[in-house]
Amino acid sequence: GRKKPLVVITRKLPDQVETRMRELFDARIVVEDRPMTQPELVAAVKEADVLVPTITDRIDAALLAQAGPNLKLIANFGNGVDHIDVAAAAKQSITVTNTPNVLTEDTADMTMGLLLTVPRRLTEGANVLMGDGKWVGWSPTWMLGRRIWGKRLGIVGMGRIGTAVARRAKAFGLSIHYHNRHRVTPVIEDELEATYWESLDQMLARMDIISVNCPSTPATFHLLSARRLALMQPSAYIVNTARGDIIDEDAMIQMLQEGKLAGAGLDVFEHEPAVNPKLLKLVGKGKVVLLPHMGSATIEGRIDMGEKVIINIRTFFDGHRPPDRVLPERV
Ligand code: 8YV
Repeated sequence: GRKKPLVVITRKLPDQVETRMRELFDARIVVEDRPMTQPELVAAVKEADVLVPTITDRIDAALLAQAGPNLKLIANFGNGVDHIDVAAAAKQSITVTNTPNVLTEDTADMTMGLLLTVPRRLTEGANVLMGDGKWVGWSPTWMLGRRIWGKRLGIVGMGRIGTAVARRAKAFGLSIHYHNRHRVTPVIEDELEATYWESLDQMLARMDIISVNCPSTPATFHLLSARRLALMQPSAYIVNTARGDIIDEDAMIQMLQEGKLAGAGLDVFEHEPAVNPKLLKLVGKGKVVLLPHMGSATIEGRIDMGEKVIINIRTFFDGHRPPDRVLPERV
């Protein structure tokens, strides 16, 4: 038969995904569970037919300039492609694919988890009782959080994940508001009883909870800027399971410190894996709940993502357009 494509996979994947990749491809899979070093990445793009990177690899124009003649496909293991210079890849006729849909519901679940955890003080309560052993008994005025139902949720980015968050939040009794480049279809708007805000500024000023669910692109960098954050009510909360750099993190931290925002639930950070120490200090003050980028971290989700990567690679080498191609003009 045909020669199997040389597929370099930059991170350890679940065993069953690795096994399937080895059956189908000439798969080079790392053994150690750590991000690739720059020299390892350079070696990978020089020899591979296909690179399977993750969010921990920076696939920029400088790296792509060193790519060998065989590199034809970057099949990202993940949905967001902000770590890949898709335009530079296109210029070199390298196709980029991602893994949409399969992590939508898991990420929406994690968003709801943070949305409930911060106002209802779940981690604080759990830590006081289990960690510090400080529970002396029930009191009518102790560990009071803020009610969720009846509040206004403003979703920034009403794509697949934003819509999945809206469905859940509606069932929890929140009213749904959203800002997006385009208005969603009337059918979805009716289903969610959602209010569209063309002006992000106006929406921010009126919401009790803001959930960030848009991709990180040059257009969304610091979309929640210091000026915009200042429009929010001091009783409002922010939840972010998208990308850290969509929010001006320094400005948000300052507002949390000064009591100009009630709290934040964050799964992503502007300079991750580094987390601003000022943010860590706010954990102790009950202002923030921080998670280490776990939004899509389910075993089922990771297997589905692996399956998507495999389908994209196989379709590409069968000579067809892979289902999850990322077009440079859409990034
Ligand atoms: C992954 C994600 O953790 O898919 C995304 O955009 O943020 C997460 O699902 C990571 O990106 C995998 O590369």
